[in-house]
Amino acid sequence: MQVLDFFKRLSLFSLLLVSGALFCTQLSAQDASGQEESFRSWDSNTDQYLQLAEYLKQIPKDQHERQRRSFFERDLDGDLKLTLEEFSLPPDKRTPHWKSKFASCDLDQDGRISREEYIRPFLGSKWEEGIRKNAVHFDRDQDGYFTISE
Ligand SMILES: [Ca+2]
Ligand SMILES: [Ca+2]
Ligand SMILES: [Ca+2]
Repeated sequence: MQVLDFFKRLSLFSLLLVSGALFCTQLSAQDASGQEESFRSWDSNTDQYLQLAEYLKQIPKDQHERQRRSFFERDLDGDLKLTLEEFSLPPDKRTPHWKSKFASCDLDQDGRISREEYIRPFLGSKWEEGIRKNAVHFDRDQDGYFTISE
């Protein structure tokens, strides 16, 4: 009797597990197709890439600066545009290429990062002071800008 009980519980347990797993896969499938849908509708020139301009078009102006960063965070290969795959990356898989990190800081896109641009994401945070020191240190020729070579 006890053994039977045990098996009953076991099968109930595995049923729960299976249905849980099913539920999860359904959720993530839904998620992925939702992301694919936004990707397709955002890709206005239908070249299968999201360019920064296409990405920002979807987002209110006052959030552009933050969203710019989230765009470049997903750009793994540094070509400054997103494939569907890059677009769908979960936050913990986002390891941007150094070129994208650079582009993400270069707000006016002049190919160099001024000290202000460099410090800007950290303004008001506890890192601000350290970053300011870094900025002076990294700017080898002390002209107030970083270039890619620095
Ligand atoms: Ca496009
Ligand atoms: Ca890319
Ligand atoms: Ca700049």
